[in-house]
Amino acid sequence: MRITALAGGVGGARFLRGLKAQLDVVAPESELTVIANTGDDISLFGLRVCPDIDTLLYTLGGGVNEDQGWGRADESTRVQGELAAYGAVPQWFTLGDLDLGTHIVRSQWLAQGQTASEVTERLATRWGLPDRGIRLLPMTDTPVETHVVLDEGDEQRAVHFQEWWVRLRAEVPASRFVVAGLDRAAAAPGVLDAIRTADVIVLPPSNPVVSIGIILGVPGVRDALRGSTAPVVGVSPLISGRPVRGHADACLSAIGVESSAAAVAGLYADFLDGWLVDPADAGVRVRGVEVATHSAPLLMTDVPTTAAMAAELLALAERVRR
Ligand code: FO1
Repeated sequence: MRITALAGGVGGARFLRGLKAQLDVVAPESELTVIANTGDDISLFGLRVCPDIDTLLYTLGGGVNEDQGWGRADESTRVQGELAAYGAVPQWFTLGDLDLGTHIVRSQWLAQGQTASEVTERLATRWGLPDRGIRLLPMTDTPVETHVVLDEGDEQRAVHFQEWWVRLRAEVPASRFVVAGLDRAAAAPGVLDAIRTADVIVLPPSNPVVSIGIILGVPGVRDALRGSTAPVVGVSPLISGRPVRGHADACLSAIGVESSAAAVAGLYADFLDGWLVDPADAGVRVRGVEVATHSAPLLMTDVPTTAAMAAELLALAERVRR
C-alpha cells in the first residue's frame, strides 16, 4: 500500500511514527511518503535550519528529544553557550550540539549546489528511513520562509515565523502569514506524483495554517489532492477546540477561523473525505460538505496509542474509499 502524508513538525511526526508502527504490523510492504513543510526554515549563524524536516527525521529515525518533541535526545548546548559568550544573536532559538551536526552538513551540501531534496535524502539515509520504506520529501526545493505580520495596532511589523513561535510564543496576535517565495515555488521532485499515485492520503494532526496550510500553497498540490481518486483522511489537531501542543488556535484566529475540529476540516473541505475527531468532538458536522467523521481518542501518549489512532484512520479511509 502506498501512503502519502503532508506533515509539519511535532504533532505530525508523532502521528506518523504511530502510523508506521501500525503499518509494520498490518501492511509491512507499505511505502510511506512524507511531504514536509519547509516554511519554518530559518538561516542562523550561517546555517540553514529546517525544523519540520529535522523533527520528522529525528522522530521517525528514533533520535528525537521525546519531552520536547523536537531536537535531539541526549542533547547538550556547549556550542550555544559559546555563541552566547560572544554575544552572537539570536539566543532565543536553541541549537543543540548534536542538532548542529545536521545543520552544518545540510549547509555544506546546499553550498555545494545540492538541492534540498538531495540533501534531505542523504540525511534520511543516515537515519535509516529509506530502508524502512519511508521517503521524506521537502514540499519544494525553492527556499521559502513563513513570516508573521504582527497585529500591533497602527504599526505593521513582520517577524520570522520562528521568532513569533518561539520568542513571542505566539502571544502577540498575528494579523496574517506571508510565505515569501511560495507563489513562485515548484513542488519538489516526487511530491505531486506521490499524491497522484497514493492509495491513501493522510493529513496528520499538524498545524492546519502554518504547516499543512503552507504545503497546500505549493503550486499544484491542492489541485492534485482535489483530483485524487485515493481517499484523503485527516486527524483533527484540536480536541474540544484546543490544540494538544503548539499554537494552532492562535494561527486559526489570525486567519479568522474558529478553533474547532469542524472549522479545521472546513479548511480542507474541497478534497477531504474522512475526518478523525476526539470523542469530545463526536458528531461534528463539517459545514455543508460530505465528510465522514469518526471519533477515537486522539491523545498521542505513546507509540501503541498512536498506532491505535492510525488504525482508526486507515479503517476510515477504507470506509470512504470512492
Ligand atoms: N522550539 C522552541 O520552543 N524553542 C527553541 O529554542 C527551538 C529550537 C529548535 C531548534 C531546531 C528545531 O528543529 C526546532 C526547534 N524548535 C524550538 C521547535 C520549532 O520551533 C517548532 O518545532 C517548529 O518550527 C514548529 O513546528
